[in-house]
Amino acid sequence: PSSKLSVVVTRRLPATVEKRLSELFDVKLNETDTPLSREQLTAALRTADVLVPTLSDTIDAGMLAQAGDNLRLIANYGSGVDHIDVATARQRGILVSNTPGVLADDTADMTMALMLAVMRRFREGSSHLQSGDWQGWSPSAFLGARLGGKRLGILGMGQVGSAVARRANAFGMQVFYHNRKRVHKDAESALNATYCESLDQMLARVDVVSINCPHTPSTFHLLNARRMKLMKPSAIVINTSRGEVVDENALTRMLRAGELAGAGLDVFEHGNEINPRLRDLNNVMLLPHMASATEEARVEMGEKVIINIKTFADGHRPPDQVVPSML
Ligand code: 8YV
Repeated sequence: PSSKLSVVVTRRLPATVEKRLSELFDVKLNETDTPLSREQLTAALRTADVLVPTLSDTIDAGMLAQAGDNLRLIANYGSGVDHIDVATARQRGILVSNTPGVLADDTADMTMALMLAVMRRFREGSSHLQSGDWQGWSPSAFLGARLGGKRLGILGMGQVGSAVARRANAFGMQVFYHNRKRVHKDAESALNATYCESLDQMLARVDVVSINCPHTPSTFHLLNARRMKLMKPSAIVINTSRGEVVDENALTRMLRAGELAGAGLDVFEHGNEINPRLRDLNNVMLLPHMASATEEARVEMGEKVIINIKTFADGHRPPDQVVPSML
């Protein structure tokens, strides 16, 4: 019966979620809310029936090799699963699930916020005011670029990309996208988005690039120096997906050289170690991975985790199972 499953949760989740989990399963929480060490995580994999990790937990092949026979499900709290070796888990008969959908709208909202922040120069305006230097309005001060009429190129038209497209339409932008597969023509026309078979061609024609694809071996450094050089010098890069999709050093160099106009980044190539040369720039808006950080999303992510575990406990496949072929 489901109440017997031993579930290890690696970070503190919303109280309502922890409560419900504890009613249903034999739950072990990490009371400290600092990420588990590799040793602690390996120990959890050895003892648990179900592990609920977050993106702070790297679960690689070496660790999965030490997992106990009990471990049958890794129910990730989050959508991206690039920190989990899904292929090895599958080989070992361990299912992996995630929490898609419930964070797409919040992430898309933040994508638009970053676009506006960079194009309308929030950072410069805000520091000017906060430093006490503001002398009053001037017709030529802090002129930015209008979002309406600009061309947006969405890299990855999944749930987040689609939510960005809907918002961009409302802002009067022209939407282009590149995806491994063209989306169904009905969806494409509902999103009012033009498919670009070639990423290079899309990059050359847009004013804003929004990264909305997952990080996989085939998307690592998809936005590399060569491709960023195809972009207009007036163009900006927005990334609310994973830092690894962009060559951060190349982006930093190009921003400093004026070969790109700005960047809005919620994620970084090396986690929380951010290149100081990027941090210093005025034409960037940097956020600490908070695009999905709403109270609502965190609760709904927890509800998805519960449904995935519960369905599995009842003898079925979790509704949000992730298999290697999806990645
Ligand atoms: C979550 C994210 O906060 O869902 C994702 O992929 O990047 C996040 O916004 C994170 O995954 C929690 O594990």
